[in-house]
Amino acid sequence: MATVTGEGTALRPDEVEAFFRDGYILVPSVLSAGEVEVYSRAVLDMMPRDLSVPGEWNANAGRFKPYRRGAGGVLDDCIDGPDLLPLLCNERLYQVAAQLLGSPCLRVFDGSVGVTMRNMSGPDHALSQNLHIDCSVPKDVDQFLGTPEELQVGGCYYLTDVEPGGGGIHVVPGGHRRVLEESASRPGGRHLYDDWKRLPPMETVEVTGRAGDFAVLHHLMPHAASHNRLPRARLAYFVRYIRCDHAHGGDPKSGPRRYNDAQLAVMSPLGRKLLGVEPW
Ligand SMILES: O=C(O)CCC(=O)C(=O)O
Ligand SMILES: [Fe+2]
Repeated sequence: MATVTGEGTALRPDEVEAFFRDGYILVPSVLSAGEVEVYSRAVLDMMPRDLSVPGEWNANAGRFKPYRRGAGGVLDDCIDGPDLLPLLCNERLYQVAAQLLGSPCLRVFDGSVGVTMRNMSGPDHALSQNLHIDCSVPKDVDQFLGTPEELQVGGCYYLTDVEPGGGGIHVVPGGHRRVLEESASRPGGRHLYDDWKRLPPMETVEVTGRAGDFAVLHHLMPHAASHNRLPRARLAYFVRYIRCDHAHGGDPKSGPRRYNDAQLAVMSPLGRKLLGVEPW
């Protein structure tokens, strides 16, 4: 797996090549140790002290998706608080995304949290989700275009060290190319495997990393969460980028939203553009 080196710089040509060849790269140290401390605490503070899990939370195989309010909505985790919002406005991650997407004019979205606690059930290396893709291509589109305007790049910050077996996201090296090829070989290829939400088993690798790293995935990359076999909970925060001139008119989740004063106060000028508060 290629890792990205060079503090404060975007990717080298070979790193960009690795992303398009393998479908993913790990960008190390996007966050400082101090930032990791602040954001990991903010995530832990979302977990109820009495460990009662709200009904609207996603809770599967030791993996929890906490929401402060509502269920399933983008940015729900920070609707009434600004704690995690700066993670959507990170300058370095934006530079990486802009280089991969080939445009400086981007939208950012997602902003959800994943907490994976130790879970010893199932066979070794068990995935805790179906292999799937999370693409910004509407379901009424019958074929992927495979163009930069259709691309979405995104993935997760690790807010804890993720060692082997520690609940790292699993990916299929080169799998994004296999998805595109198989889809293109059949009419209505975008709809295969339940719109690519239930892929057949494929050989995967676990993306391990350190707290503060970001795993960037191509949007056609088959991936899945995995069981965490280790004592330390895996804390992750998900971020995705698309171009403003997105081939399908954007992702419904990337549209401009209303933000409260506390949220607006923590948005950098870059963040205001990425989040659609101000035009590019
Ligand atoms: O938590 C993970 O490692 C991956 C989660 C994921 O892919 C999803 O929820 O769509
Ligand atoms: Fe996913």
